[in-house]
Amino acid sequence: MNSQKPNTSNPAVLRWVEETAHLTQPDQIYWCNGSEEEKNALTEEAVARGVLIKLNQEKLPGCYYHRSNPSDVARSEDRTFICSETADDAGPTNNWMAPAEMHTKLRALCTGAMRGRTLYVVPYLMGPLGSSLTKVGIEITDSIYVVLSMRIVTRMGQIAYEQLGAGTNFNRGLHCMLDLDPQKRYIAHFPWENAIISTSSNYGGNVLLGKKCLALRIGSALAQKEGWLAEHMLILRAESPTGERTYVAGAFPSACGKTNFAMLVPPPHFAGWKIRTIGDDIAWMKPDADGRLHAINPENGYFGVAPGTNMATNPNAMATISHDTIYTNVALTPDLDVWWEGKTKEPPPNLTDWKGQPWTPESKTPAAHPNSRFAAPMTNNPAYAPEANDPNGVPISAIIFGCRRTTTMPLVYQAFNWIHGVFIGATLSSETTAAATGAVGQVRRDPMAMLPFCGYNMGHYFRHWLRMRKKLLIPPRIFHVNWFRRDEKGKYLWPGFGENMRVLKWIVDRCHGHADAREAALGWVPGPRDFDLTGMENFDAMNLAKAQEINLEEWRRESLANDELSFKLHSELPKELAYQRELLVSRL
Ligand code: OXD
Ligand code: MN
Repeated sequence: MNSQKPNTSNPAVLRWVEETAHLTQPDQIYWCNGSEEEKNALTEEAVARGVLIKLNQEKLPGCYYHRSNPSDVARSEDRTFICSETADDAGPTNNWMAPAEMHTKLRALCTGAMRGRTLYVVPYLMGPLGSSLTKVGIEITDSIYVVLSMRIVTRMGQIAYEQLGAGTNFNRGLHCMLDLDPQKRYIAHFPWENAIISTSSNYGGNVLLGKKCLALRIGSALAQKEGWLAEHMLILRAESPTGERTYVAGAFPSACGKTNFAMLVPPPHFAGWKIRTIGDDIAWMKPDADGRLHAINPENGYFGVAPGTNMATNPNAMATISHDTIYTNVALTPDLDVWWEGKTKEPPPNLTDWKGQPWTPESKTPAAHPNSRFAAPMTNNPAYAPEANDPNGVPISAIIFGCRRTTTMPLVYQAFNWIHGVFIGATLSSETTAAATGAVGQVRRDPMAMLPFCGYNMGHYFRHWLRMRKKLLIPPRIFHVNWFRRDEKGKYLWPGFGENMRVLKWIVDRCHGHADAREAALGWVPGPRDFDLTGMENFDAMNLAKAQEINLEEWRRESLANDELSFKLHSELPKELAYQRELLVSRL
């Protein structure tokens, strides 16, 4: 076996790499340092091996393209396991397997799995250097695509050894690509060991182990033990024309517009308002000495959904992904530019689709996979907020729970208080999207947008949220939004995108006591004078009333649908949530 020299002297790291190499038997070991030279050399190698295609460098400087196996294009929730000591620790919303049983299974799959291949050691940080929230991870992988993507979406390289020092506290992540057979696919989490093993996939959400696996599943379990929150939330800064800054976190299920909201460009009527992005997918939040909840974004880049992104829906994302980006499963133009559904009104006449087949507008299948992605550094974003690098994080004034629902859910309402807000988050429901394998468009209960990501018993997670209130002098206000409601003819009741600034403005104003509200059955809602409609085309107070309608019949059905999850969790469901359910029903 060829082995490049290790670039750390940390004995725990050296031992773990040695043990893993002994198991997987690679031809060589490559110790990543995160440098520019390393990136260039690995990129060249990936292109030479056909893992990446070099895109048109005049149009897309520094951009590359990857096509994944058609059976491996989204997160595999049915193959994702929480291997805690007991099934009860994982809870009824997770797949569970006893740690010893999973280790035996995976040991067999990983034995000799890297023969003829290179084992890459990828040290990375989740969070800014020096933050008390930041965690060190080391991912061992045999995928050069993973190495190059981790370099974008995390703080990868020597910086991680700097934070780790001589410590032993790092997440051990092992990724073996195997042959991508879905039957051999496991995304296994061992919260008690701070370890992850992922096999037979090369799709980002399953294999960029810092993101969903460490920052959310293992992260949430650590957060419960250590007294903080690991959440599936964007973080943005809303800055008023007078310079008042308000930090807002928002939990939305996968592929429901977190990236768009985090990069929002206000419509002309809101001249002087600035929205800046701290994060687009994950927030780690901790009560600070000032009595407020402070948030960091553990990531360093965006792994976003390409379809639907265009100059109107998200110009900041378009600028972000115009250079130094890795695209996966989008379509290609003859001159090696990228395209996806919704990028332009008219599709180009000739494309190569995500499977590598010729495609024309007459083709019956989409040119880009609906879950095609980009991985781009967050500093590419014209709306990047430099506080994303602040080890102290930003103080959160508002938490938004958002969903994708065609019916029932109004545009916006505010919780009466923290406990009611936790109830609203705990009963979040949304239509499934292409971000996970399985049927799309089915309403499912997705508490706090964490159904696929909570690394322990969901009932305990709710209790953890409720207890957080006691650690906060100034708890964030909690809101619920739905940009996706439609009328009987299927037409959206709210234009969305930049116009979401109007909803955000009401939320920000509520946080500062600048906007009034009416008490409704669900919570506080804006009255007609509290919600700024100035400058909207074809949208008046009547349209707003329709988007805000609370249909009592639909809500009675909704409460029954929520009971399904409550029954599942019932032995661990905090009583506060049962009381909130009763209060809601009595208000309907
Ligand atoms: C993501 C997801 O990739 O939620 O962010 O699936
Ligand atoms: Mn996500």
